[in-house]
Amino acid sequence: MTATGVPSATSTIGPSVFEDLGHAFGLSGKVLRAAPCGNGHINDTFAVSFSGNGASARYIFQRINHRVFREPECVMENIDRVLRHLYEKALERGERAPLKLIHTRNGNSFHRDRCGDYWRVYNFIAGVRSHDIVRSPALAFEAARAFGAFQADLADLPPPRLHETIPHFHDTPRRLENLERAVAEDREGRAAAVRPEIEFVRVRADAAGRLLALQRARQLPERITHNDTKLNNVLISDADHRAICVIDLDTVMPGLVHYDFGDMIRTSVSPTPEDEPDLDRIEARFEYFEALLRGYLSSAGAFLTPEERRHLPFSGVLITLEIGARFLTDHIEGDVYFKIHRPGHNLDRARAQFRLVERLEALMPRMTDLLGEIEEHAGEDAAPPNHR
Ligand code: ADP
Ligand code: GN1
Ligand code: MG
Repeated sequence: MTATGVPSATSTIGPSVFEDLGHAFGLSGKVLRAAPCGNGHINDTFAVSFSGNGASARYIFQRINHRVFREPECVMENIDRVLRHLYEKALERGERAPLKLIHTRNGNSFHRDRCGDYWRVYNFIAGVRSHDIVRSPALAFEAARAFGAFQADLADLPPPRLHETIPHFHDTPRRLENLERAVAEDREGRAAAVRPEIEFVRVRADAAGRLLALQRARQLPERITHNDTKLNNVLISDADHRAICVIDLDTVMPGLVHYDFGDMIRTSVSPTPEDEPDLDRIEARFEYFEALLRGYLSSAGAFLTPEERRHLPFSGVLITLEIGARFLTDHIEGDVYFKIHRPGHNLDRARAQFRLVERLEALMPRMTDLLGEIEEHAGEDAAPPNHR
């Protein structure tokens, strides 16, 4: 179900639609199979196989949600620049960048169809999967290492500054204002039933502005960040469980490193899915935080300032609170932003985030102590042997 006004990823898209789209991207042949792919809340993703000249080739087709990304041209300009830069970086290391955009016959990075929808195509990376639940610290280490390497590679992207594809995306105080506006308007009459959740956010309003205040005071630098580092946005090799590449690049733009590290914490430390309805199952597992921290520092540690490192443990609380507030806002507004799959889905998601915030708050002293220990031993190998 989607409430965004953009058609959802359904089986109603027949092979001939992908054949027409494929033609625009210079892909000839018949479509053998086209299947919806992944659990994203915003765009529609399909794995599409084409046959031709006795061989078959697979691609990822994505329809960009242009209600959410108001300027898809800017999104694609960013992604094109970022992938070209990552390609150069890989080449310098004697490696091959795994992810490539397929351009249209006209050389564009996207195609606009007759309905006005925007499509892009990537090469299909085989032998990998994305994990919605992180089942081992080694996997958390590896994914965090990949996201850190992604930030490190983009640190020297030449100007101009990337477009802000969604302005104020991680402005948590503004997200809280949006929640207050939704509560005041209460168009669906849902606010009264979620008073405890609204209060949960209100009492944490001071924490919401902490990092932005430090950025304004020039104590935290702007970086190029991914901004949607759900652990399922890194592809992991089936063969050796190494991270192969970071995907879902629509929100790559200027930001604080904490937005990325915080979302890694949010999506890895609990053994439960993001929408877990049984709140008693939600945990903040310290060993997963440790693996994330060590993995992230192994690739990003060299460019982070001491002040940036100092706030890494808090980033999980911040981003989990922020996303929880966004889910709650969407529930109150009538599920107009995130795709939902059942009534009350956004409320379940919000409640799960808030329980995780509590668990992370309780873990703050241990997380901070660990960071202190690692800082003391800086310069020694960042990864314990069992994480290699
Ligand atoms: P969404 O915005 O819907 O989350 P993603 O870009 O994360 O979109 O892609 C959704 C899913 O599609 C991923 O979780 C992954 O399983 C699969 N996927 C995306 N890109 C590729 C690719 N280039 N090769 C193989 N699988 C991919
Ligand atoms: C959305 O598209 P997807 O599912 O990777 C959202 C993120 C949220 C996430 C919560 C553009 O990401 O900000 O953290 O859902 N993306 C956008 O699961 O709003
Ligand atoms: Mg994704």
